[in-house]
Amino acid sequence: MNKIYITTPIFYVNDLPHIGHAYTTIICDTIARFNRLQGKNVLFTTGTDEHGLKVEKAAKESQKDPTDFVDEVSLNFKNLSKKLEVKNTDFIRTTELRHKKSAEFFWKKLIDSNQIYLGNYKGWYSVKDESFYQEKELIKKNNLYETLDGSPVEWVEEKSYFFKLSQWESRLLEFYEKNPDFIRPESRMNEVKSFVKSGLKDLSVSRTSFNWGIKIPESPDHIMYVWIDALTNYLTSIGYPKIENDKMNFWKNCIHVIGKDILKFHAIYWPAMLMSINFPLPKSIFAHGWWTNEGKKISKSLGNSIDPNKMIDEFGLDQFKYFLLREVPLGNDGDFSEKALVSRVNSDLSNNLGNLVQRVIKFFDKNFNNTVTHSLCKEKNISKIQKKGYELINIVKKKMEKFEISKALEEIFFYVDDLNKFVDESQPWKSFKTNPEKAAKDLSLLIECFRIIGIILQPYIPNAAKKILDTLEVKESERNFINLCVKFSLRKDHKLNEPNQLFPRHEK
Ligand code: ME8
Repeated sequence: MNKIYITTPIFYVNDLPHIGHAYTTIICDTIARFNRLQGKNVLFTTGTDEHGLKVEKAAKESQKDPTDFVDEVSLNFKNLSKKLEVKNTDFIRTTELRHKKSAEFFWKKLIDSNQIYLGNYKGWYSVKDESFYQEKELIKKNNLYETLDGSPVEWVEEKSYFFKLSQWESRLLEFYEKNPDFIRPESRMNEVKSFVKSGLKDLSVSRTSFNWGIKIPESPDHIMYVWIDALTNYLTSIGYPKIENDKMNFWKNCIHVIGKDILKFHAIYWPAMLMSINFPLPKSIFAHGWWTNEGKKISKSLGNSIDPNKMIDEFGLDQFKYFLLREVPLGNDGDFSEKALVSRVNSDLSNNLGNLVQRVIKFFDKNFNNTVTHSLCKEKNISKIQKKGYELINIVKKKMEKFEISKALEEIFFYVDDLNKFVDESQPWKSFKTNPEKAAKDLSLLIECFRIIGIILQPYIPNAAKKILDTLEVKESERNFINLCVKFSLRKDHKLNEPNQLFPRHEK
């Protein structure tokens, strides 16, 4: 399918963005870029979740009117996207009129499908998670109940509308069986299945004890449960309720990338609601793992949040992104430390990649006037290392299809290792004195391999990749994956630009 739609969760505007928000956004941006380079049409949305008790409380604590408060905090998230240089096609805010209309329509559909009834909610609620909990999901500490993740819960008794979630157990399980890739990684699918098998209760979907949210059209004393409001954002962004055919094709190939904390909402509530209004389901949900800070959970109370803006200013955007994408297999938890970042960046980016490219091009510049001396475009005669370079994209594609971003990067850097080995063995600086023809050929070959590396690295470290491709004077129109073949190889007399330093070493 030529169309693909990628979404981040929309983030609560109760606090400043931190590394976790940056992480999900970077993953989505990388997947979006990767798909664009394959010639696909990509929609990529991110945004902010601005209603609910948690946000209302945060506004009160700041002594601000909620409307002003959400405008201010949402801007921090928008600015983070800018700082991360992500190429999102939409930034959605749930306080926008287009979203209000969409959420109201979605609600009406649930009513029309006879999925909603009025009742009384009596039970536990966590404002931190904006989630209802059954007692069996909680633990008791110092005589107080809390969630397994340590979120406090409060007892709530109020009039509420309910969604008939309990009716969807068997249809959800059937759907998961038929679509084993719907929830990834596999371990998360198993987790969801056992949650559903343990029994679903009807879901309270409106609140009456506060005001900050979308009012239920027919009962304005009820505020739509923030998760119904929030999940609908994925549809708002593609024009719901008036989705054009073209946009529907994006929807059918939609990937929700989320953190493992919000799996239940996306993998159980959302599909059940979509099924109940007879709306197609997204293609898949990928739940990634959790970052801790030097072994500790990142939390407001510990004050140990990691500011992505600061990390980017200190270490560089590509470096920060590379670390997050490479350090931890997608799906696993990761522990952030500046020491680990510096060591990863110095060894992979500065030493292995940066030094290699700079060393070779500098030498080439000095001795060959930065002009390719050999065309390496005869399919039959191309060397093993050049062939391996063209084949690399197929290996990387397979990893990316399975969301193995870290492994994809590992494969690319195995190839960088191969190039370093080639330099060590061929020693062009030495052979230049005894056999300049061979040195020139080896260097031309290396430069063609840098073209390959530059193109393949674009989704992950776009700025460094651009620097490589600019130095090699590769045409803008020839930087796609389709150009990773001998037909587009650099030819004799192609002139390069002056080399630029790619990655300074960090001494911290
Ligand atoms: O849950 N490690 O918003 P939220 C990795 N508004 N990822 C992390 C993280 C960490 N330590 N902390 C946060 C919400 N994240 C709802 C979503 S969607 C319809 C509504 C990331 O601001 C991760 O993607 O609490 C997680 O799922 C998300 O931020 C939660 O953001």
